[in-house]
Amino acid sequence: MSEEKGVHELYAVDPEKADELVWGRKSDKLSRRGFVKGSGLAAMTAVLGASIPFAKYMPGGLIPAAVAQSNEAFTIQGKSGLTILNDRPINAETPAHLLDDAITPASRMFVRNNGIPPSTSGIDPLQWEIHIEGESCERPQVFTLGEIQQRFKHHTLQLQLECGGNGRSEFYPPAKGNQWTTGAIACPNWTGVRLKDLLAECGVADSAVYVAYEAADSHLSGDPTKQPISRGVPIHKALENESMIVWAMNGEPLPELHGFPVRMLCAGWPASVSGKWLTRILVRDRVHDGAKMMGQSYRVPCEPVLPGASVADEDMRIIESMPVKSLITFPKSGLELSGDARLHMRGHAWAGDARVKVVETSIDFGASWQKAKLKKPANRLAWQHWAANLEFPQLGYYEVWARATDEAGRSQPMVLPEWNPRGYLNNACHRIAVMVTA
Ligand SMILES: Nc1nc2c(c(=O)[nH]1)N[C@H]1C(S)=C(S)[C@@H](COP(=O)(O)O)O[C@H]1N2
Ligand SMILES: [Mo]
Repeated sequence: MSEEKGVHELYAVDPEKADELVWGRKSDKLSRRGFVKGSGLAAMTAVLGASIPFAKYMPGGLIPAAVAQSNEAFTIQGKSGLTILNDRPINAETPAHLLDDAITPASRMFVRNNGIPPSTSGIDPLQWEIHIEGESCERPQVFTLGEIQQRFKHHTLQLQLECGGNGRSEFYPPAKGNQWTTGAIACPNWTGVRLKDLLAECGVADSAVYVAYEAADSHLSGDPTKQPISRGVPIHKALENESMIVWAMNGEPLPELHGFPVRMLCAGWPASVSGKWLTRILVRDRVHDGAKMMGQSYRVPCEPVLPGASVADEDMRIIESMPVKSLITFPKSGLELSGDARLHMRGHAWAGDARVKVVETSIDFGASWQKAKLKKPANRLAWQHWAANLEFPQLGYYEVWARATDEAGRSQPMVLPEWNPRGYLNNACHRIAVMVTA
């Protein structure tokens, strides 16, 4: 069911970017003609299965004919098996069965870009500047990432990041935006410093209400006065122990697509508050009014509305904690069990700012539920692993459903939660198909 974009489509839109993604090669800005070299050449050689004697004349932006003539699907460098929803900006999600790892590897982490990422390859990450300022910042300062790494205590935490629009594709009437199914969730390890340590150094005035980010990516229109996204969180969320600015993911520098060299991370909330390519932190004396904070973005109706209704901006509220949710990561949907009607299954569950209290599974469309084994999170705001052993009473087609409940007693809806204009917060039960045969 993967809808990967053909290599042609990508090149048609942005040949330079395509080159970078497909081959990891960079066009030479000075001569305005890129040539294949270095790691790009190595990648290309590996794919073609032969050396390229005249590589030094091979122009950037050219699809090697050997690849162009095959129906080879386009894949994003450093990723494997992701479903591409969009190529400009790049957006890709991870099929549920590829999220089986306890700690999400970079190769399996979804990508959500609202604009065009900055070109950061070859920069010195230690010299990257982060400005801390805003109406309620008492001592505005500029730090390099190197200074931040030297001066503040490092922390490593496993933290979940889920796009507010994850699950959007199931809403009806449909909502505009990336048609995420279940794969815009990840839970890697992150290393960085606490936002509260940084902010303490710069002085947070009593008037502080919100902490927001600005970033180095550019608006899709190319207009330099516009930002693709600049969001934030209330001061209480920014000052939590788990709110960080991070430069490493699973012990490696952040991948470019995930915000290299540094990003913000406020887990458990829509991932749009976790700004990539961080350049500025604003301590605001009001609710932040940056790009995608206002209007209908990342907002849901204050009161339930009929599907398809239009809702005035003033009747919408900003999404805060994400709702309770779970995923079946093993087995992959469509499994055929033959000769043995038993199944071991597993997955993860998470609940925004809250803890998951119980995960249950059902093989009878929710008529009855069995409790699964549930582990504690590695730390606050990390997803929790669950596992269950199921037995099917007779041959036939089954659906296995999983449902999590948080410590406040809130659980996942079986079919769909409340409809909302932009299709956020779909935490419906995940289900997989299992066929039991003789
Ligand atoms: N600078 C910047 N930060 C950003 C975005 C962006 O487009 N630009 N997208 C946001 C959204 S909507 C999501 S869901 C997450 C996705 O993070 P990822 O691409 O590392 O998975 O980044 C957030 N941070
Ligand atoms: Mo998002």
